[in-house]
Amino acid sequence: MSSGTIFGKIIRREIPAKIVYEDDICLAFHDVKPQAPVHILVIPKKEIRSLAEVGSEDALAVGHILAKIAEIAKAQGLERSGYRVVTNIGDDGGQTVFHLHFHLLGGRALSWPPG
Ligand code: DGP
Repeated sequence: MSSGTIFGKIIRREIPAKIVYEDDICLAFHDVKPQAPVHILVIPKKEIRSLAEVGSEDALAVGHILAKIAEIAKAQGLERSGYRVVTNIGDDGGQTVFHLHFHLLGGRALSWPPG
């Protein structure tokens, strides 16, 4: 089941997105407000608010998503240069859309620590 968030609407094709990968478990699409030359969001189709709500029953899906992120990064030409995978949780984490998502960021050197 997909959520009542904007990402649920993208899963259900109620609003458009530049989709780069999809299977039964996850969907990957370009972030509408990119913070790097490559900024792709990878989300589970299952409604999960954030990583804080991932249960052991979701372990296979989350592992699958992480493996797909690595594949997508390779397809985007980021394998040699490196990249970052981030998931924001709650207010202090900077989460604005409450459907679990992983940011795949690359194409430039990213600073650390984050702001
Ligand atoms: P976060 O702050 O971690 O919850 O990240 C939410 C991201 O979602 C943010 O980088 C902007 C992106 N975003 C918000 N609305 C849309 C949308 O309608 N389409 C797309 N493609 N991305 C969106």
